[in-house]
Amino acid sequence: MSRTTRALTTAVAAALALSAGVVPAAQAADESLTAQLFFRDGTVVDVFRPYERLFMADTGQGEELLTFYRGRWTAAGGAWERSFSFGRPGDVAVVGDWDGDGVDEPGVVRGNRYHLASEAVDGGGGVRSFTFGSPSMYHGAVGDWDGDGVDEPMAVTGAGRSIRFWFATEQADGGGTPYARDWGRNLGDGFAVGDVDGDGTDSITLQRPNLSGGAPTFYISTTSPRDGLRADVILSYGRNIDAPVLADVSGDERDEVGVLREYLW
Ligand SMILES: [Ca+2]
Ligand SMILES: [Ca+2]
Ligand SMILES: [Ca+2]
Ligand SMILES: [Ca+2]
Repeated sequence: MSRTTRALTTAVAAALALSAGVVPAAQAADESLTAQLFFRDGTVVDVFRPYERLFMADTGQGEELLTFYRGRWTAAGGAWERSFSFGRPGDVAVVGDWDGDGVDEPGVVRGNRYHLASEAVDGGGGVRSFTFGSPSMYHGAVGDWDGDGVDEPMAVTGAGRSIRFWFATEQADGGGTPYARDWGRNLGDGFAVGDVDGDGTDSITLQRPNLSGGAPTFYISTTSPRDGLRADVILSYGRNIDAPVLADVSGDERDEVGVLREYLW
């Protein structure tokens, strides 16, 4: 993703949260709200549509909310709302800057096969396809792991009590030799991808539920995963029902810590 764009790895966060015990859904005050994004800087983004995955992405019209639902994308937040089809129902959506031009493009993952669009949010142009990792791994998070402006895939598995993050080393084609880093707890931790310190390199932020009921703890690794994953910054934010989010909602090229709070009816 570009530095101003982070995928929301809600699928993994939800899966990991469920493995630690069912968490109650929140109730929204407004029935048309499906979710809200809350950021530590005070920014709140309301979501009014069904979605399987959502992203804050730099679509070329500024930072917008992108949602993916059954193969259909909707971009909202710019001058007007647009919808387009890219991918199929059942695909896992990803958003990233696949060509390094500073604008994000959509993509989908089917098993372990990535299909990445070459043009911005309309999904037009050529599509690049490749496989990365194995189908049994979690797919759906990408980041600029080497700071060259192009996003690379990541795949995730369990590794005993830890989470194993596999990072692709070459651009967005999944080529090169991946490397693995183990971090966090396989039961309960959610994660998000982002560049919290603004050095141009994405890394991993963990969100650990607070078993006493208080705010969860965020463990933020700031530098390239190649140098290892570690808690460079630790803070508390949100509620245990929330999924972690990193996005540059302030526009200063550093990602803010936030959460996705989903509402069920
Ligand atoms: Ca691009
Ligand atoms: Ca890169
Ligand atoms: Ca960074
Ligand atoms: Ca920011």
